[in-house]
Amino acid sequence: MIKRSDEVATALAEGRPVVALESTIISHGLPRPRNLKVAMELEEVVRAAGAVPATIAVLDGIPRAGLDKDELERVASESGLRKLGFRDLAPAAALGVSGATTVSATSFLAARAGIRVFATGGLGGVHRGWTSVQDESADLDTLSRTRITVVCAGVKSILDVPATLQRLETRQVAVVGYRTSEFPGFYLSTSGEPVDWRIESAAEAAGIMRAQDRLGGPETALIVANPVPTSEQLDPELHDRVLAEALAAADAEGVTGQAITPFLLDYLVRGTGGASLEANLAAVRGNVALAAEIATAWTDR
Ligand code: PSU
Ligand code: MN
Repeated sequence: MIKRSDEVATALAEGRPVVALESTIISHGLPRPRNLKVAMELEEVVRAAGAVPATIAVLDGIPRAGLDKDELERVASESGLRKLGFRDLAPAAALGVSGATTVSATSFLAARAGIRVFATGGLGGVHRGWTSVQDESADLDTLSRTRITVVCAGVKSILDVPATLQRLETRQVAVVGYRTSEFPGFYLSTSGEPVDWRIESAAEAAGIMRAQDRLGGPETALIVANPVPTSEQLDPELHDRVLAEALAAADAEGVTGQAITPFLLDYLVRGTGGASLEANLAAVRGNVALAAEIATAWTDR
């Protein structure tokens, strides 16, 4: 059901490190044409660290792990490409539809393909205003029942971060800070929220993954929260100001559901003169590099 590229299948069979990469960030999270360059660059970061990249997407109804250049190009530029969460996978497969996969769909497909480590930008979570409009990303549900390690720069700062952390606690998803005791703030190095566990190395992350497997119990994820370096973060004051504008604009325009995340991210890019894009990319690059290290520590057994 999942088509792995030859390179990914061989690496997994030989026990070599593989890193899953998400495609919604490429199709819906980043402006064109820069997004294709970024997609290729992220794969290069994985390779430079000695691991094999497996970008995940659904093309003509077929879920794929590991895309060639033409396939990556389709994800970056095909118009009308859908955004697929886990629940959209069966309809897309049955109806032969193409789409980019979110964290929930990517985590599921990666785990099914035998890939344990996955890198992205920021997770989805509980949206602000959830007391009146119920919007909680399906990312959280999938992570509560999928054995995957997700390296991210926290959750997107457009969300209600404390509420999201609370939900992760309720759903039993382990969260560790990589060289930090504070939960990162996606575009910002910190969200100001504490994180209960701190690790200093990729080897420690791999150790936690092994302990998860030995302990058994529900097949939950491990979130490794890796902050963007302070030198590359978005100016916090600019961030707060433009985010407030973005939230007000989404409200005024009645944007909801799947469209809200891309809308806010795009508003931030324009409202910060591209600075949020640079911070986003710095965060993703760092996450991809760390994921490759963790995948390597995981296979060094
Ligand atoms: N992080 C980014 N850019 C993105 C996303 C995350 O830096 O585009 C995407 C991910 O695919 C994530 C999704 O799973 O946004 C969450 O969307 P929603 O809130 O609709 O579940
Ligand atoms: Mn949503």
